[in-house]
Amino acid sequence: MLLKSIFIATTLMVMPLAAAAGEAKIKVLDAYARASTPTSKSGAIFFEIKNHGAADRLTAAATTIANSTQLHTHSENSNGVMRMIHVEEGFEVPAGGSLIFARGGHHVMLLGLAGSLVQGDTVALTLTFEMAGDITIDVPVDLSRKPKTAAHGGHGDAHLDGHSDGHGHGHSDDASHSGHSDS
Ligand SMILES: [Cu+2]
Repeated sequence: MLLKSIFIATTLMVMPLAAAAGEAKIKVLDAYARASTPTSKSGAIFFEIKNHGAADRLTAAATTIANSTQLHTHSENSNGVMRMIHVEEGFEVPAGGSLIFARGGHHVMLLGLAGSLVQGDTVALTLTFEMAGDITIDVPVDLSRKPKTAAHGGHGDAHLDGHSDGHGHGHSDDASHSGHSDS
């Protein structure tokens, strides 16, 4: 229920606002990468995109540490079960607005990790924007990072961790994702 509210709020946020003149000025803030367990073959990266320029669109994400790096979101089906969705068209980043990638919501999915995500290491993440082009940032691995609790008071922590662990197992050797390996 709460997660659904977050999803709807996020969906509303990605609707373009009035386009501002000038070139896109994209900043990626507060990024971190994590996996559910030290042996996970999948992981995820979270961050906040601030757009001080005109409306833009995040169209792709890339790393060198995973077989496949995808833009994902979560959506709740009619039975109230949260599922991950590969969003191939990417995400709108509204002019003068922000787009939040957080646990239980949008995330950069790392499928088929070459090795473990080690606390203190960094992951080079390249985000491709329609207007701003490629932006590469160093993302610290933070396995102990807790989800932000502003919207759901901390009750979602165990649930979200359990969920991401579950999808990790489901995804890591999922043949349906192998077609994206080279993209
Ligand atoms: Cu995912």
